[in-house]
Amino acid sequence: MAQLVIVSNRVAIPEKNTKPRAGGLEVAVNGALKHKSGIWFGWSGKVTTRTKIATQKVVHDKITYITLDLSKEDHQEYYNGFANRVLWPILHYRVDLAEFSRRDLSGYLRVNDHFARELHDVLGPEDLVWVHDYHLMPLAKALRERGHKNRIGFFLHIPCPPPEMLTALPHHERLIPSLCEYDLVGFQTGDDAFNFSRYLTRECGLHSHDFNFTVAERTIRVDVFPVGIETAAFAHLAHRSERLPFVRHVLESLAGRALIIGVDRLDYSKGIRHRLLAFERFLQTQPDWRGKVTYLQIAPKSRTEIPEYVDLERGIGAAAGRINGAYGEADWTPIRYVNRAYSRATLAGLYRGARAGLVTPLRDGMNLVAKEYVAAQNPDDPGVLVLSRFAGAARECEAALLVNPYDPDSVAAAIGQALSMPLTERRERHEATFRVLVHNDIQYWADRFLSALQREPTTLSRLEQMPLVGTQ
Ligand code: ADQ
Repeated sequence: MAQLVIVSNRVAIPEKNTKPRAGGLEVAVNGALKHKSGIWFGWSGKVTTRTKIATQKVVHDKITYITLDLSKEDHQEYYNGFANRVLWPILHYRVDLAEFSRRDLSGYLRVNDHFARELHDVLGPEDLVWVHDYHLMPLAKALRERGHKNRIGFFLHIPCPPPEMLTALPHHERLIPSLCEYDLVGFQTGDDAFNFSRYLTRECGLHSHDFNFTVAERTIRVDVFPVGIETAAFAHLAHRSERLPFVRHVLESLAGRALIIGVDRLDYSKGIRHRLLAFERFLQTQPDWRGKVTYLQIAPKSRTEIPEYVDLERGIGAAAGRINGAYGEADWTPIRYVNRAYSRATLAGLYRGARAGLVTPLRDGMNLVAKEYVAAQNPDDPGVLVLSRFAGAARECEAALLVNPYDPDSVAAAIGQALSMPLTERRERHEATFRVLVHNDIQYWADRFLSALQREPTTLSRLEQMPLVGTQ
């Protein structure tokens, strides 16, 4: 029988007593798989010194999780190296941070080949394969080389920059066109899809008819699937979580001050340092708020083996310390900065208690925190989302206060506006965004992608597609 096979770099096996991890892809795929059965294939998260690496299989709630460990070398070259020091920065428009080496590129191709080899034993001829994210761009090619004719889709969770920037990727001509081995290539926003299509036209000489590209005998469809969250379930969770002892304790510790919250993996794309400086500008320019507001920045460390992340962590810690030193009082710390991951329930409760959510990435594929913050609000007395125009989420959250994260004055002004916004306006803005997020939720995202993948391209037309709300 045909089955759904999801492939991603990491696999989140549901285990008791595991610490919460911060990562949008896992949150999204977990949500999408909730009412489905199938296989989830990928790296276990473990690095091994063994030379013979066997896959492990765990079955849980109709999902078979198949994982493999990575060797030290693979982990260094494929994951830390090419994926996170080359593709991640370039796709986030940070060519200046890319550290390319040929050895890392061959490690990346080798691990993709290894994934394909292991998948070869698992795949049935009719199975539908859904590959996730930048770690696995050449996977379809490696599968096709082994004779697989399955329908294979790819979804990029992070941005796709314009061809002028993609071509700065050394050996881009080996890598980016290999995406044409997929039947469907999905992006978070229209801009990302457009950038990729422009690359195919400019660099590969391909032309599209309504975003269908014909390569040899095959047709590749390029389309937009903005990732969602479990909106209704998250709203319920937030409502219940208000009563959690830890959440109550945090809110009581504010002693009546308004809470501003920021929640991000510690990553340079998230703009945390720029945000701290904008908060400082807010305290400078709107001194009446001094002593009346607390900014809680939750930022669990990620990719700690990569030098850029170590520098980033140092810089953010130093900025928070300096601002607290300059503006704090014996009885008031303006910024609470913590490097911890919290459970989803705790996060939901904290979002709900915050008068403003600061989500100001310099560049982000989507940003689920923005959507979670909106879903968590009390509709009768909602907080206000301050959102970067460079997050994919800005397309659906037009009623948020949209800002340019590079402009500290505009972010500072938006913080002031959020904190003093009248209740009617807060309700209107929240209602408009919540409605969109309930419609475009995670289930809708997965269903739209999978039904587009299942259909032959000739049967797809713009009119047939399920409508998306608020993304035009
Ligand atoms: P990420 O870059 O990981 O995701 P994001 O979309 O914000 O970013 O998702 C982070 C997830 O981790 C959220 O669900 C959040 O609640 C959770 N999280 C963050 N900090 C946490 C903490 N301290 N404790 C516990 N959980 C925490 C990538 C792309 C995004 C895209 C997603 C999904 O970079 O642009 O939105 O994939 O496609």
